[in-house]
Amino acid sequence: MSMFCYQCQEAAKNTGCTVQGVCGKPPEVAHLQDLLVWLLKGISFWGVNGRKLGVSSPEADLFVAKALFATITNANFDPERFSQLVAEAIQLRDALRAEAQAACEVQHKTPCSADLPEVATWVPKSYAAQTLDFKGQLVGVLADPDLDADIRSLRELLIYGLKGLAAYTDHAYVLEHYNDALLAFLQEALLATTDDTLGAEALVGLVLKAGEMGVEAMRLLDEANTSTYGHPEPTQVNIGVRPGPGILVSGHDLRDLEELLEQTQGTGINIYTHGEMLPANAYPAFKKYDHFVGNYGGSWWHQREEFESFGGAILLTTNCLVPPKDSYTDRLFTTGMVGWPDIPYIPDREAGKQKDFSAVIARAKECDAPEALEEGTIPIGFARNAVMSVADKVIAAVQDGAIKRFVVMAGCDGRHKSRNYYTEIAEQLPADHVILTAGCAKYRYNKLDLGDIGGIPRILDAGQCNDSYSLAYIALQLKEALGLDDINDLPISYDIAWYEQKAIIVLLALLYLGVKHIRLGPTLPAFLSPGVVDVLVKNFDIMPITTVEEDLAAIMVGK
Ligand code: FSO
Ligand code: SF4
Repeated sequence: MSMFCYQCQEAAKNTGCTVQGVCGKPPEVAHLQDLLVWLLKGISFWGVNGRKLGVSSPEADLFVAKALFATITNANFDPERFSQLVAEAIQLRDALRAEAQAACEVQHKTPCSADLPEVATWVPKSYAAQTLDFKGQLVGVLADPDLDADIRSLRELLIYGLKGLAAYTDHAYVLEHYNDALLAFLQEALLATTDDTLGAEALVGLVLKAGEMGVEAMRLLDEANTSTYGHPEPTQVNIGVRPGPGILVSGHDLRDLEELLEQTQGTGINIYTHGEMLPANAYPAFKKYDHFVGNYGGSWWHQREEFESFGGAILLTTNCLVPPKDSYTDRLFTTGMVGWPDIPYIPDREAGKQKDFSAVIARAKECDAPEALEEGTIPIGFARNAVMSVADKVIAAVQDGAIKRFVVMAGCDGRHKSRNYYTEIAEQLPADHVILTAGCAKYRYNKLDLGDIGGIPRILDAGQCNDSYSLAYIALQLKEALGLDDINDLPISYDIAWYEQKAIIVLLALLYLGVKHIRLGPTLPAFLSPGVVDVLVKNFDIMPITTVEEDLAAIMVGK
C-alpha cells in the first residue's frame, strides 16, 4: 500500500485509494496531507489548552481552517504547497506552545511541560521532502492498526465534517464575517480525535455538535454572501457564448469573481462562470457588469473537455480541480487553497487591497473566443429570499395539493455512471413533485425542462453547495407556516448525492436539525464502518439509494 485515503465518494472500490487517488492525488501529496492534518491536531492541543489559560492566536486559528480546506478532495495537488503548510503549521504550533507554557508557568508558578504528546512537540530533523514523506506515512488514517473500527470511523467522519466546516467558515471569513466559536470548535474536535479515552458515544456527540456548528457556519456564510452581494434573484442564465476573449471562473469564491469582474471592466474580456460558480449569475451585485456573460459547461468533472474548448484563461478559486490536460495548462491559474504543480498561483490579497489578477487578464487577451457548447438559458436564483417572497403561493399550492411533495436533491455531482440515477429520478418524478437543490448535483437535471406548478418552477435551485443553508431555512419556514411540530412531518423527501467533505458537513447539519430518512448515494461513504452505519440507520434512518423505481415508489408514498 503506497497511500491510504477514503475521504470522498470516489475512494477506489469504495474502500480506499491505496496506490494513487482516483482523483489524481499522488502518494507524496497524500502523505503530506496526512502529516498536515496530524500537525493541525498539534496546533489544536495548544489552542485548546491555551484558551484555558487566556492565550490565543487568531493567526493559528484561521490557519487550521485554511489548511483543512487545502486537504479537501480536488483542491490542492501541489507537494510544495503542502511542505510550506507543514512548516507553517510547526512554526504556529510552537509559537502558541511558547505562549501557553509561559502563561502556565506564571499562573501555576511551576514549569508546565510534563507528558506532552508527540503531536504537540514533533519537529522534523529537516524539511527535506523525504523526511516529511516518511513521517506522513506514520500518522495517516491507518497509523494505529489496532484501533477499533468504529472509533476510527467516527474519528474520520468527524474530521471530514470538520474539513467541510472549515471550508464554509473560511468562505465567510474571506467576506469578513466572523464567528471565532467555529474556529475554536475545529480545534476542540480535532484534538478529540487524538483522545483515546473517548468512546463511541462521546464521538457521536461531537459529530452532532459538528452538525450544529455546520448550521452556524452555513448561516454565517449565507449572511456574508447576501449582505455583500444582495439576495439571489430568479434569473435565466445564458449558457451560450459571445464574441471576444474570455475568462472562465470556477470554484466557489464569490470575492475572487467580484474582483476579477472589477479588474476586467472595459478590457474587452468577457467573464463566464463554470461549475459551482453558476449561482453567481443570480446576485444583483454581479448583474451590473455588462461583460459578465453567463455560464459555460457543466459540473466539475467535465472540465477536461470544457476547459479545452473554452479556449480562454481559466481561474480555479476552490475545488474541484481535475488533473489538467496539456492543451490548457498554459491558460490555467489557481488561487486560494487550490494548487497544481507548476500552474501559476495568484497570491492572496494584502490587507485593504484586491487580489492582482493581471496575469490572468494578460493571458486571456492572447486567447480566442470560446467555442460554443450549447445555447439557451437555465433558471437559477431560488435561494431562501426568492422562495420566501412567494411563500404564500407555495403554501397554498401545498395545502390544495398542487404541490404534493418536495424532494431535496442537493449535493455533488461526480463521474460515476451510477449518478444517472439522479437524472432518471428527476425525469420520472410525478408532475406534482418539486425538486429543491443546491450544489453541483443539479447538473444531472438542471437542463431538463420539467415545467412549473402555477408559476413555481419544478426545480428550485438555491445555489452552490455553500448555499445549503437556504434549503434548511425553507424547510424550517414551511414547518412553521404549516403548523407542524416535527420537521419530519413536512412533505419533503431527501435524496442527497455526496462527493466530497463539504457534503459531509451538510449531512451532519441536517442530522443535527433532526432530519430523518435521508437517502444517500450513489454509495455510502467508505469511511463508515458497519457499526457506524448501524448507528446512523437506527437513529436517523439513513438509507442508501436503491433503484430508480424502488426509490420513486417510496418517495411517492411519503418516504
Ligand atoms: Fe461540487 Fe466539488 Fe460544491 Fe463539492 S464542485 S463537489 S460538495 O467540491 O463543492 O458541490
Ligand atoms: Fe481517493 Fe477520494 Fe482520497 Fe482522492 S480524495 S485519494 S479519490 S478517496
